[in-house]
Amino acid sequence: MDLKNRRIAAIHDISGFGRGSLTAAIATLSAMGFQTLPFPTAVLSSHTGIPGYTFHDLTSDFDAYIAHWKSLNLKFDAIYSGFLGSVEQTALVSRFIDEFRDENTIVLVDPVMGDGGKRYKTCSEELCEGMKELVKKADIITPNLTEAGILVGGWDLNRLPRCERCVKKWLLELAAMGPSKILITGMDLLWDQIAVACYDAKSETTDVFYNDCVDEYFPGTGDLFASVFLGAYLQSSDLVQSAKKAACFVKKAAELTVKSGENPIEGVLFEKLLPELMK
Ligand code: PXL
Repeated sequence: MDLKNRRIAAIHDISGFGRGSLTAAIATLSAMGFQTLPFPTAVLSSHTGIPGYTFHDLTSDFDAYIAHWKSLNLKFDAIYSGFLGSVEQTALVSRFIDEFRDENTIVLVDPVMGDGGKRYKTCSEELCEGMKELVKKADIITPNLTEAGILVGGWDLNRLPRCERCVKKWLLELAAMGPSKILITGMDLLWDQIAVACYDAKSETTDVFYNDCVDEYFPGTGDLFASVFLGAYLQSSDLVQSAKKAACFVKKAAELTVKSGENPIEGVLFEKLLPELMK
């Protein structure tokens, strides 16, 4: 067993009901052997898809949180950001990256803004603009199709492209913004399949792979995908294999959820599959 402690700073919200964000990141990345340090951006009683959720924005805590971690001289193998509570947080996460990144740190920005052609309720246009700035600092980004459309800009989100050729063009446009590795997730290019597109700017290679799709909408699967991907990538440095491992894990959890008869609003039932991540 490799006893080296590898740390990940996980900058996401924590939502009480409905799996996703920090609850998914801490569970999966811990199972994969990484010490996962939560840096909460907001506390919600549930994800924003459930009416009546409470929302406590933690922007005013950021400076002191960063200063304390700095005083502890913490080093990270990865900095991983997701859902942000306000536009100000995009600049603060950018500062976090400047303060803590060293030559070995991998910066993954999951630009959480929306899904299914819609922005999330807490995601303003200003927050999208801030996210466009933040992705410039990332080594890897993992937008879904809607978020990729927002980042590229100029698209009606209800009429996003549904062909591999367009998506490949987007991968190049996103790489031109700064990140050297791009994964576009959750692409419904074929009616019964869900695709992930991977681009590595260093080798200029593009891969698109397909999985059978589970005919149900589950919140939080993007967070689960990005978390498992990051763990696998830190273990192997293999972009495409890590994306395949993450997509396969999410698919299995979605199938299990359907089989269990649980309400999809709670996200996918991944806890029982965590032992697979420990192998
Ligand atoms: O899965 C993305 C996400 C993260 N955090 C919160 C959300 C969502 C999507 O709905 O509401 C609070």
